[in-house]
Amino acid sequence: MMSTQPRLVEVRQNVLKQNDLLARDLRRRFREAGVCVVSLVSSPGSGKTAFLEKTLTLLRPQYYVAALVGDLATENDAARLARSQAPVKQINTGTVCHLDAAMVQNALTEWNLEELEILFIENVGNLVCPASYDLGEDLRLVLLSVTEGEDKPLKYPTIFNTADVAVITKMDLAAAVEFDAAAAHDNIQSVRPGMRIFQVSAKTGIGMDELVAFLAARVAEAGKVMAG
Ligand SMILES: Nc1nc2c(ncn2[C@@H]2O[C@H](COP(=O)(O)OP(=O)(O)OP(=O)(O)O)[C@@H](O)[C@H]2O)c(=O)[nH]1
Ligand SMILES: [Mg+2]
Repeated sequence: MMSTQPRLVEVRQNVLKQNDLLARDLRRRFREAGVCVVSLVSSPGSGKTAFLEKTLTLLRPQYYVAALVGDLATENDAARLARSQAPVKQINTGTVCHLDAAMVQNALTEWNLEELEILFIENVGNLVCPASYDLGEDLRLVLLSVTEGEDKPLKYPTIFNTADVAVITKMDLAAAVEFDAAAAHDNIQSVRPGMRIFQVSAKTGIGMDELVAFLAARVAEAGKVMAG
C-alpha cells in the first residue's frame, strides 16, 4: 500500500518504532534483574557528569551502582565518573545527537545486570534529540542549571514532558546569576504539571542528600534492597 506520508517522516517513524520495541525489551530485562535504571538529560554543560559523580560517590557505599555515559566524542566523562570507583562505560555516538536503546544494549553486553542495583545513563548533552528515544529507563531526570535561563522548560517542552523529575543544578551560582527559582518552578509546572523538582549543587553538596534519599526509595521499589 502506498503511504500518504512524506518519505522522511516514514523513515523517522520506523526508526522510533524500532527503538521503542528494543527499549521495551530492555525495560523487561532491567525489571527481571531488579536493577533501577535512571537516565539524565540536559543541555550541554548543565552539570550531568558533576551531578552523577557526586551521586555515584554517595550511593556506592550502600548500593551496587554503575554508569553508562554518552557523548559524540571523547572518554572525558567516563574518566571523571570512574573517580567514584563505580564501573563506568563511555558510549561514543560519533555524529548522533542522542543515545538509543541499541547503543545501551550493546554497551551492557559485558555487565551482569543481576549484580547491579542502580544503573545511571548520562545522555548526550542536548535538549531536543534525546526526548524521542526511550532507553528502557525507570526514571528520567531532566537537569536545568541556574545559568541557562528560567525559560528553558517553555522553549524545550518535549524534553521536560518526557522526563519524570526535574533537577535544578549549580544552586551555588544562583545568586550570582540572579536565578529566579519561582519562575523556573512555574515554567516547569506549566509544561509538566505536578513534576517533582529538586534543587542541588554538585559542588557544595546542597540538596544532594534529599535526591539520594529519593533515588534510594526508587531502588527499594525496584525490589533489591541490600541487606545491612
Ligand atoms: N559552580 C558549579 N559548577 C558546576 C556544578 N556542576 C557542574 N559544574 C561545572 O559546569 C561545567 C559543566 O559540567 P559537566 O558536569 O561537565 O556538565 P555535563 O552536563 O555533563 O556536560 P556534557 O556532558 O558535555 O553535556 C563544568 O565546568 C563543571 O565544573 C555545580 O554544582 N556548581
Ligand atoms: Mg557530561
